[in-house]
Amino acid sequence: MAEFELAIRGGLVATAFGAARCDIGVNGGRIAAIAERITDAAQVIEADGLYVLPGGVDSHCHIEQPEANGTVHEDGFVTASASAFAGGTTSVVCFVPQFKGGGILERFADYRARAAKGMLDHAFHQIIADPTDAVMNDEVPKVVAEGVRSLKVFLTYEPLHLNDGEYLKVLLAARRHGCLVTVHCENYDAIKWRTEALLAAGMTAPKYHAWSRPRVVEREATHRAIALAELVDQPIQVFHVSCEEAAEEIARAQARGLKVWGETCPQYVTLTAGHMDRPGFEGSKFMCSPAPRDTAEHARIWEMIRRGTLDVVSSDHCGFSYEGTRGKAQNGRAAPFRDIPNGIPGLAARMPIVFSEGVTKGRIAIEEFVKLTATNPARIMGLYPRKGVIQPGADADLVLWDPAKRVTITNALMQHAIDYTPYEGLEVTGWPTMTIRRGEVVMRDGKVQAEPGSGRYLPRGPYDLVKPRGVTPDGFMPS
Ligand code: DUC
Ligand code: ZN
Ligand code: ZN
Repeated sequence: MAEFELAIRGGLVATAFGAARCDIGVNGGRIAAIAERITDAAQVIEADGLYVLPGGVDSHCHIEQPEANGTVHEDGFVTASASAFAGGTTSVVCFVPQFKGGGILERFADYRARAAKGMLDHAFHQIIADPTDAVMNDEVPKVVAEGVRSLKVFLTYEPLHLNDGEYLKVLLAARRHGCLVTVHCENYDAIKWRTEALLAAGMTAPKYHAWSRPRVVEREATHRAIALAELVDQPIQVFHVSCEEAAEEIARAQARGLKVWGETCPQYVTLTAGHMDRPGFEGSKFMCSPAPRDTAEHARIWEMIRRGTLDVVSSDHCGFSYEGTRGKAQNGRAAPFRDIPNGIPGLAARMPIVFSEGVTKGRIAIEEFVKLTATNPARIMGLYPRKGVIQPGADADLVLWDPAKRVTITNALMQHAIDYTPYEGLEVTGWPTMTIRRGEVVMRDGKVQAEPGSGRYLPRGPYDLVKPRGVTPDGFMPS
C-alpha cells in the first residue's frame, strides 16, 4: 500500500508566510506531510508552474437564504457549491435568518437541512433581527451549542435593523457566549430620510441607490458600532467596508488595541456608482449595500488592505437574478431603487478578482492574497487551523492556481444559478485550474464533479480570538 493516498507534486505552495516549492501528501482527506519530494502515493497530481493555495474561505455569503417576504435566494447550495469550486473556494460561512416576531431555532434547523444538500463545507452566522429576551436568553445558547460562533446584526435595512439598545443587547449576549459579532454598518434613519427625499423628488432610478447612502452614513455607523462594542468589550468584525472613511474608524480602533476587524469585497475595488447609471433597469445589476463608490476609492481600499486594516475579502454573494419574479425585478422594472433587492453574486469571481487586481497588478504579494481569501477568514471565524492553511493536520482543501492564465469573466464561467454576473467582461490574469476539497478533486479545468450532500457542517467551538480583552472604559462590567 502506498504511503499517501494523494500527492500534489512540484507546485509553489503558498501560505500566509510565503511560497516554497514542495510536495504535499494527503491521507484521509487531510494534509499528512509536506516535503521536498513525495514519491510513494496512489494518486499523483503534477502542479509544475502552478501555485498550490489553501482552499478559499468565503466568510460572508448569502446562499439559499429565506427572506422575510417569503422568497428564498435563487442560488441554492448545489449551484452555489459549483460556483464556489469553480472559483477556488471550498468553505463558506453563510446566514441563518431571523425575522421580527420569530425565533431562531426552527430557522437554524431548516437552514442546516438546506446547506446539507450542497457540496461546500459550511458554517453559519446567526442573524439577530429581533433580540427578545426569549431569543437571547433561551435560544442563542442553543445555537451556540450547535456550533454557531458569530451573531450578525444590521444597523440598517427594513425589517432587519437594530437600534442602539438592541445592538447592545446582542453585543452582551455574544460576550457571554464567546461569539464574534459581525455588523452591517450603515445608518438606518439617515438612509430612510434620504430615500424618502429622493423619491419625493422623482429620483427613483437605480443610480439613486448610491445617493441614498453616501459614505458618511457608513462612516457614522462604523464609528457607532465600534464605540458600543468598546463600551462592553466585545470583539466585532465590520462587514463589507466600501470606503476609506469607514476603514479609518477601524484603523483608529485597532491602533487603540480593540478587537475590531474589517472586511471588504471585490465589488469595492472594481465597481463604481457609475455602473448603476446604465439605461433603464440595467443599473440594478450592480446594486448592493454599501453602494459601490468610484475608482479613487478603489485605490484607497487597496491602501487599507495593504496596511492590514481590512484583512478579509469576502464575496457578500447574494443570489438575485436580473430576470424573473424572485430577482431584481420582483417589484417590476419600474420599481424605485428602494424596492429593488440589494446584493450581487460573487462566489466564483472573488478569488480571481483579488488575485488579478492584487497579485498580478503588483498591489499585494501572494502571501497577502492567501491571508485575505483563506487564512484570515478562517482565523477570525474560528475555523483555523482546520481550514485556511496548508499544514499537517489541516483539511486537504487545496487550489491549483495558474498565475498566467488570462480569462474574460462571463456568466457561464460563474456556474451559479443567477442569470448574470456584475463582472461580465472583466479581464483577469490568474485562474484556478483545480479545486480539491478534503483530498477529493471537485473541480478540474472548470468541470465541477462533486456529490450533492457531500459538504460538511463545520461546528465551531470557543476560540481565543473572540475573547474579550478585559478592558472597559472604567472597569465596570455588569454580568
Ligand atoms: N448587502 C448586504 O448587506 N447584504 C446582502 C447584499 C448586500 O448588498
Ligand atoms: Zn450587509
Ligand atoms: Zn451580506
